[in-house]
Amino acid sequence: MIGHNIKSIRGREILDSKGYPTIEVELSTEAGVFVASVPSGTSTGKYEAKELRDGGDKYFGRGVQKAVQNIDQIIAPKLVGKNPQEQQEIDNLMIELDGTIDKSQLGANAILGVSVAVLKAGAGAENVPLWQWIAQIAKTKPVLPFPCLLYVEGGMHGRGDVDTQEFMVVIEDGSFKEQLRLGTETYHTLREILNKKFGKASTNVGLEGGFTPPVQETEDVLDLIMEALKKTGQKKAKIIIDAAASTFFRNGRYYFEGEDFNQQGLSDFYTKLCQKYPIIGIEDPFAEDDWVGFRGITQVLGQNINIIGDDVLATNLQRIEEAQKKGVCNALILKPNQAGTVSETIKAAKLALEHNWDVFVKHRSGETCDTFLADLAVGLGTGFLMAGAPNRGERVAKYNRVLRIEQEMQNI
Ligand code: 2PG
Ligand code: MG
Repeated sequence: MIGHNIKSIRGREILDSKGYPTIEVELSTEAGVFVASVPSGTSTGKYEAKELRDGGDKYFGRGVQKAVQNIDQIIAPKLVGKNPQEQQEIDNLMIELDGTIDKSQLGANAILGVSVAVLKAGAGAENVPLWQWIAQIAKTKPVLPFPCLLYVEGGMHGRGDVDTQEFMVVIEDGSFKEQLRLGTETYHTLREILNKKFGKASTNVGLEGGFTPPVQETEDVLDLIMEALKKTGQKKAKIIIDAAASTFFRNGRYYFEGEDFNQQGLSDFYTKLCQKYPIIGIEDPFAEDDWVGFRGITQVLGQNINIIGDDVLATNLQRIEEAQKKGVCNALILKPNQAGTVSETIKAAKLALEHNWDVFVKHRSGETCDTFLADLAVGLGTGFLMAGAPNRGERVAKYNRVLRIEQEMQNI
C-alpha cells in the first residue's frame, strides 16, 4: 500500500432529512475522495455522545459551524499524513483531542464524521467494499441483515396520536431482496387500508417514512398492521415496537394512552401485547434511568422477546457492560452517533454479540443519504437493520445499499 495516507480533511455544514444542519466530511488520499455525513436524533437520549450546535439565531441555534471549524482547524492538522487504516489509533487520537467523556468539546458530530470518512478511506486503500473492510478490522463475519421496516410512527416522530413511537415489521422469509419486497408490498397494502378507513391524509408519513394515522391506541395500530399482513398472506412476519418510553416518563410515572402507569402496570401492558400479537422485540419499554423497570421486564419477557436498549444503553460500552451484569436488556440498538467513533461502535456491537444479544443497527430520525449504516450492519454481521420505512430517499438509500451488497457478496 503506497501513498494512501490522508492528504486533506475538511468539514462542511449540510442539511439532514429534517432540514436542519448536520456535518459532512470530505477526506482525500491518493486512492480518492471519501465523503461521510452524520445523522441526528429527535428523541435523543441523555447518555449519548453530544453533538455540537452553534446556538445563536442561524438555523434556530442548530448550526454546526463550530463543529466544522473543529474539523478544519483542530482535527485535520493532526490527522493529515496518517494511515487511514489505523482506525483505532485515529479514533483514540480524536477522543484525546476532545478530552471530555461525552465528546462535547469538539462535538460527537465532528468526530463521528471524520471517523466514518477515515473508515471509508481505509476500505479504499484496501480496494475492498466498505462492509468487507469493516468485517476485517472488527474480525466479524459478514451477514446480510433482516430489514426491520417501519410502518407506523407516533410519539415525537408522528403527529402525536399514538404514544408508541415506532411499529416495525420483520419478515424472516427468503433472501434480503425477497424480505424487502414482501415487507414493502405489505407497507403499500397498509397504505390502502388506511386510505379506505381514514382518508388520504392518514397516509401522510412521519420523520422516518412511517404512516401517521389518526389512531390513538397501540393495539389499534397493531390490528391495522395485522390486517395488512393478512391481506398480503405473510405468515412469517414479526413485529418490533419502539416505545421510546423516556418520552412519556415524568416524575416516576408513565403517562401513556391516557393512563398513568407505574412500572408494574406498564410491564403488564407489554406482556398482554406480546400474548396477543407476534411481537419479537420491544425497544426502550422503560425510561433511560429506570433500570428497575428494565430488569423486571427482562425477567418476565426476556426468554422469548428481545428487550432492546436504545436510550438506556446509548451504544456506550460501560452501560452495556453494566446492563449485562444486572440483567437489564437482552438486545442492543447500535447507533454510531450515540458512541461518536467507529471504533467504539464496533466494540459495543462485539460486546453485545459475545453475550448472544441480538444487535439492531439503527438510523436516526434526522438522516442523510450516507449508506454507511448498511455496510456496518452487514460487516459486523449483526443480523438486523432498522433504517425506517421503504419510503423517503434517505431511508430507502440504506436498503438499496444492502441490495447492492447482496450482489457484491455473490461475486466475491
Ligand atoms: C429511536 C430513534 C430512531 P431519534 O428512538 O430509535 O428511530 O429516534 O433518532 O429521534 O432519537
Ligand atoms: Mg429508539
